[in-house]
Amino acid sequence: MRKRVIFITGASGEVGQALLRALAQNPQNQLLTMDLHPLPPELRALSAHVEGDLLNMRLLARLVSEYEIDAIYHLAALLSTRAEIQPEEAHQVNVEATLQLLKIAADESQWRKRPVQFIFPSSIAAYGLPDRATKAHFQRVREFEWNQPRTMYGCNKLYCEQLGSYFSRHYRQLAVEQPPTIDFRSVRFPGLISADTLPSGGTSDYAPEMIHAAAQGIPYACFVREEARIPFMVMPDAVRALLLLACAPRQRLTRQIYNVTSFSLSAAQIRTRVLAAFPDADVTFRPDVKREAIIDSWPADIDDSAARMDWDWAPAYDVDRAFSDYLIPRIKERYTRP
Ligand code: AKB
Repeated sequence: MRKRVIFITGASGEVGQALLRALAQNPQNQLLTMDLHPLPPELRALSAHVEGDLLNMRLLARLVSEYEIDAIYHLAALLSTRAEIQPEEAHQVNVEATLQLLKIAADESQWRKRPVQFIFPSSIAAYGLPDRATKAHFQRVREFEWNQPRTMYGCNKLYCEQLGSYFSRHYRQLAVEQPPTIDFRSVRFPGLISADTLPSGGTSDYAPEMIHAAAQGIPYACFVREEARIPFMVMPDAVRALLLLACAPRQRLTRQIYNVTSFSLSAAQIRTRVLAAFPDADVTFRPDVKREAIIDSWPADIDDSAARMDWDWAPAYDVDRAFSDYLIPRIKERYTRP
């Protein structure tokens, strides 16, 4: 008998760690996690963890022979800056591994005669505004607008959204027998900020880096100019969004890809909030024109009204609460803990 599990890829990453903690709170959830890296020691008791590469087909086949997969949270990815440095590797991890997992989900769905749920975090990187004037004009972008990404990561995310929809609707559409279907659902996240972990390889990283550096008394040179603006969300809301979407009744969903967001801030506004909490912080601006151009191609804000309507999405942390109740106290505590 195979053991029934929820499978989380990229579990040692920022979203992965937070999601693992949240899913483990329900003792009925049996969790299987996978990452290239080990889990941090405090999370190791929460799941059966496999350290390995998602591109290793033999390893995936072994997992499928041991575990019956109820749902997949596919979080593993190379983020936008790293993907520009290693575009081919990004394509392998972000696209080819996703394709393999979609196929596993489809095979499992066929075998079980009911759809395996596939939850896929996408990103504002799926958007691409051509220039600053257009960005200033189209302030809150809807899911179907400006889907012309300028990064490898954005292209990968946009394509995998499409692949997921294809697998849930048309995969093996010419086959004689009933085609397997999966239950594919995706959120487009804004920049995410966690109090507990630091991102690596992203382009929205300047926001969390600025706050964490200030809390440690380390000078920080922000790599985008003061006016650069994108939407953000704190990690507890990101996890809530994934779990709310996973729980939503399927008949209420009018689409498969949903924007979710909380607040939109310029880099200067983040600095102001950081200085209010850490008056001695040394935050300067030294734009890197190439990374800044990526930020300029992402919308200043996104319209998440479809998620609000269909599955009652609303962030628990607006900008004030995000800083006063979550980021500042938790990050202060993190760096003063013995
Ligand atoms: C990145 O900066 O690449 C990510 C994202 C916005 O998806 N944080």
